[in-house]
Amino acid sequence: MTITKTLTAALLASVAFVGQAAAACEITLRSSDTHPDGYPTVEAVKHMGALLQDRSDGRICIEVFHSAQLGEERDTIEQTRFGVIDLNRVSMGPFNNLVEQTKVVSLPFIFRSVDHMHRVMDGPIGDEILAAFEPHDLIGLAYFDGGSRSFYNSQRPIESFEDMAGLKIRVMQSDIFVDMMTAMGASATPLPYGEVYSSIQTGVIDGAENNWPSFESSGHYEVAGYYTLNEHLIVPEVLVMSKQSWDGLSADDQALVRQAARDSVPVMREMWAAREKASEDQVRAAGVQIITDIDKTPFIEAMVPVYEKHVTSDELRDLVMRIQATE
Ligand code: GTR
Repeated sequence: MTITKTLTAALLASVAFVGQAAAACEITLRSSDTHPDGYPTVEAVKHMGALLQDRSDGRICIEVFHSAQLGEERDTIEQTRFGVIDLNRVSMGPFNNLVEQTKVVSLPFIFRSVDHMHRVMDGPIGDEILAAFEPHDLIGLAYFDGGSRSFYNSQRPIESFEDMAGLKIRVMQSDIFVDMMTAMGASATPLPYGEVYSSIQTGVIDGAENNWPSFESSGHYEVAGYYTLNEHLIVPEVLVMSKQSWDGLSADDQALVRQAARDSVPVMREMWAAREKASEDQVRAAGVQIITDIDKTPFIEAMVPVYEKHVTSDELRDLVMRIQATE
């Protein structure tokens, strides 16, 4: 009886608490992510929400809709531009055809390493690219990590550049990646992320390319047993806000949002490093064949026409040169 009473009291108290917490949020920002709960990008935006709620005395909250609940990346970008979604964590890739400057950081082999990418994106070049979102009704808030991306497929180990020939590989929906695959001798299939698993399983495509955490969390490793660490792309990820939602905030609240986003970055990087390791362990334990010994030179050399086709203005050429010159 006592136990029941205590439990009932605790239950009532927690319901009251939840009610209070919800009522206290004057502004709830809806945030989209294609990844599942627990993934570093999802957790980073939740962390940002906790900071924001705390610093605004409970007035501003974030609700993260993970697992593509609000749609696939390209559609959610449009919804964010129209103010239907407030915040969106997306790879730079799907922005390429909209925000020209994002093309530069999506070029294959543009970054020498993840550390190089951090040094570029944490500096003035990163700030310039964040600012380039605004004319497209988006506010660039912060960059997250996406590691480096490599090829996986269901057919055979890719051990050399020549092994790419004839493979049907899914790419993110951006012309750069289509041209990249063609220049590598494979056949590119641009598809939304959520369609990749079944497309490999049914043989519509042979494989795709991604980092360890995405390869693992999407389950793609269950249907694509060969992973070649050629690391052709290091594409930063970005957290953007709808300009409509942004304009609805006071200048003080805008500053709170921007700062909370920035403060989530080091936390994200720590979670990313841990998840990369855990995902690699899981994929290896599942018996996926990992090919590490691959000559990257022919892949790099094949990208010359891709750069020529996509780096078309003085602004983009200047960005490429400054990225390459960054130590
Ligand atoms: C992941 C990235 C996602 C999405 C996905 C894809 O690495 O975090 O935002 O772009 O790749 O390949 O579509």
